[in-house]
Amino acid sequence: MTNLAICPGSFDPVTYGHLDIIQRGAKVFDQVIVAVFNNQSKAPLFTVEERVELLIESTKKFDNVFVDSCSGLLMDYAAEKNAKAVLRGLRAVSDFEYEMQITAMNRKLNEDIETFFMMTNNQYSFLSSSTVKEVAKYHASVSGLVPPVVEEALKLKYAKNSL
Ligand code: COD
Repeated sequence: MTNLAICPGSFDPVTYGHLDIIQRGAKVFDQVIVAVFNNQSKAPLFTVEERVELLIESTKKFDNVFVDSCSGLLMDYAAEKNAKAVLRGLRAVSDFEYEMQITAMNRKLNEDIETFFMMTNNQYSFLSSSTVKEVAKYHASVSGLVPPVVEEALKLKYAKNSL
């Protein structure tokens, strides 16, 4: 049986923090599907299609990582893919309460699918898509925080969108 994990998120856009979790997860699980959801509580900058494209480009060197998009419930998606694991990253204590809530809800929805957490690499512990967008919006450099393809996409987005 393939040991498959779903790594869900908004990825708006993907950062090196996300990629660190994806890369380390890909060493533990046979396959990782990075699943792009529209998180209803966040207004996205990039469309789901754009986020998927950026993730495909950023993960192409990992041959057991696949990228998909989905709507609806994460647990329904994981069951449909026959995955037994969900992989999430944890940064500071501030992530913990949110993760506890969604993990408890997900377990109620399907107790056969376990959520695994990986602590972020120290160098990415304060990195988030939101802070990257904030900095990029004012045309400051986000080099070293996101892959070059994402840097370019942010430049284009904020060149088109007026502040
Ligand atoms: N270092 C390490 N990990 C990081 C970093 C970093 N610097 N930045 C983010 N991460 C981790 C996050 O902790 C998360 O595990 C993952 O990367 C993705 O992060 P985000 O911010 O892109 O994703 P979220 O938190 O917006 O994703 C929320 C979901 C889309 C998973 C959630 O809304 C969801 O499950 N939606 C589907 C509907 C559903 O099933 N709801 C029921 C549960 S209530």
